[in-house]
Amino acid sequence: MKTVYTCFCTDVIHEGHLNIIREAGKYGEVILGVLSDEAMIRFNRFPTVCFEERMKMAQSLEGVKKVIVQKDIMYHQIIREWHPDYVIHGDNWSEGPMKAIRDNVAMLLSEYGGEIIDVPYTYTENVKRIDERVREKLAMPEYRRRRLRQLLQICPIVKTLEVHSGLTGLIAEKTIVENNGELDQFDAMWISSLCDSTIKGKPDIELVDMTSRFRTIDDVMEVTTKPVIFDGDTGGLVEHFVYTVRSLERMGVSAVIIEDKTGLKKNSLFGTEVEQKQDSIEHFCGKISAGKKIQLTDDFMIIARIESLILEQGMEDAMNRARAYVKAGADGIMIHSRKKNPAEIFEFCDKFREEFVNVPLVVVPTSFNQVTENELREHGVNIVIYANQLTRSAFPAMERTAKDILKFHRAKEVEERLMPISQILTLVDEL
Ligand code: SPV
Ligand code: MG
Repeated sequence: MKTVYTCFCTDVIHEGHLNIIREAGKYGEVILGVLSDEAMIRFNRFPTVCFEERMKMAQSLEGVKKVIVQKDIMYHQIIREWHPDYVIHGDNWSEGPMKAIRDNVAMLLSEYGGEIIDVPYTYTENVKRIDERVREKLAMPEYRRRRLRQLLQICPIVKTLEVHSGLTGLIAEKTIVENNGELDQFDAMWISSLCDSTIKGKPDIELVDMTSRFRTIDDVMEVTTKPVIFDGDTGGLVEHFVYTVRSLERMGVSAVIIEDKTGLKKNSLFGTEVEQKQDSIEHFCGKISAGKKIQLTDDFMIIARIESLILEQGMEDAMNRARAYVKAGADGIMIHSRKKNPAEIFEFCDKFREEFVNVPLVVVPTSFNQVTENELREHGVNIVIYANQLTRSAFPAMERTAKDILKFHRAKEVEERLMPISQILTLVDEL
């Protein structure tokens, strides 16, 4: 008896999946793989049904001989272990980033004469509706809010991209790359105070008020499903911060990061070149615990950001603050540095991890941008935030276009580096 392998990466079994099982059954005994959560989130959306449930769903299907776990997006381990005669899949993997998966399977099967069967992908109204429902569910506050905690459980490092609008939100939501046979995408979004202010032509001094910052969150959330980490600056007055926490929580934001500065806040990357004052440990702890006390769900996280290295107060001060903030209830620590060399960040991370095995650690590698996600992971970092790169890449491109139009007194010369009109018209889907 020949064997046919297919892998499901789905929350809901619909007619398209049943069709694949039916087709597979014509060629031999069907082995069904269920993709692990870890693999699923690298190229698909976050699962709305837990892995155990997805296994049960697969096991209940008629026409399936055996259900196994597929741990990686690529099929090496599965094909080497099970040697299926056929691998069957919807033909939607013939193009786009998923083509890398098909190529991988073709290469593995060619080693022993196995074959791929491509089945026309089922695009019925019902399948589309199910897809939309799952996306809607992922975008709802109660599901989105808890997703950062879920990601911390399953991701080696949560990759977070700065967004400040619907459009940048869509970039964080939809960008998937294939690189060296691996697929990858961002896990979460950062609403930066620097970029949210800059995009409005305002300085990053807590001038853009919360109502406006919330408006940005709403713009992003309306068109995305990924979790949001909000840059809460200093958190403001304790009496105001508690309201901010409630609002963010209600909107479905997963975490707020507040920094231990007081008075007129300036961007940390100025360091000691401008006057900046660090808050007292006692006062900042009071702010953290007031926030923790007021929140309604267990999902929301308040992450305390330590500015001791930015303000050249030393490692010991940074560690003392970390101990105090965790004790006050902080759900995570962000350590920041403006040094080009990551040595002090690594030193802090190592020291912190010695004392706190499980408290999430956040790093923003803007100045020390040579560090890789793997290196950060090795030093115990759980969340990496690319805090301003989208904004910084957009500005020079726009400025160059403006200058060239002025120079040439027409737009022809800039056209070739622009997105075609046909593409911008269809970039954003209509409902
Ligand atoms: C931001 O993105 O606004 C931040 C990070 O707070 S930094 O600009 O490095 O201070
Ligand atoms: Mg900021």
